[in-house]
Amino acid sequence: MTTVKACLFDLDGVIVDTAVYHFQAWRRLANELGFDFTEHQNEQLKGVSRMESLDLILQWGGVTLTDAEKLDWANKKNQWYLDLVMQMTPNEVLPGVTAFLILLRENGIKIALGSASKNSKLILERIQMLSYFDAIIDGNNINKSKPDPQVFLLGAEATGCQPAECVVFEDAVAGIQAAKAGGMRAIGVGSAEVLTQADFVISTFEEMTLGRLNF
Ligand code: B16
Ligand code: MG
Repeated sequence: MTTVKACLFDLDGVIVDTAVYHFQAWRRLANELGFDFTEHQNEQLKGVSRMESLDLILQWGGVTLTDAEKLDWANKKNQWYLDLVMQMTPNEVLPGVTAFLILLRENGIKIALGSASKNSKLILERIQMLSYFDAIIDGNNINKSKPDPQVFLLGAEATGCQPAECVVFEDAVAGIQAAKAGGMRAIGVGSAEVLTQADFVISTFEEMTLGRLNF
């Protein structure tokens, strides 16, 4: 087994739980358009890009908009979302994440972000995690969504590592599929019943050790 030289992290659901803020902002959009959707439906939006999320939500509400109107609503949603993001604090970093990133740094393992979000740098700044990352690949750098491996292949390249030397941490099924499609190992963060294609699944980073990385 090739030694791991880089760890690639998804953002929402792995480093921090911004899904609750996305839900609030998308729900406001739906309500203003005259319908509602559930937290259960919101699960389907995890890891999905902004415009693809909007298309799904409009489909749920049976609402048709022009491309210009869609862009306008997506911008409104993003502003509402950012209002919530601006109130985030470092206390919101998920359990065990900071200690694990420090451990990786101490052992010379590269750290990269691989997120669909166009707001990732702002979020990392708010939670004071920006300095841990050697590379950030996010919604601003990609034109193909997970399960396409693009975001992680660019992450591997940015750290100067081969895909086989990388481990991806992901909370979304499409993210695990993206890692696998890119020839990388994939550790799920969340439920083993959902993330069935992951090599293994952790509930939180408190379960991670260096030994578990080189499996
Ligand atoms: P933005 P991830 C994803 O983040 C979120 O899970 C998803 O709900 C969101 O729509 C997407 O980012 C785009 O975010 O509107 O900020 O560009 O899980 O890929 O880190
Ligand atoms: Mg995610």
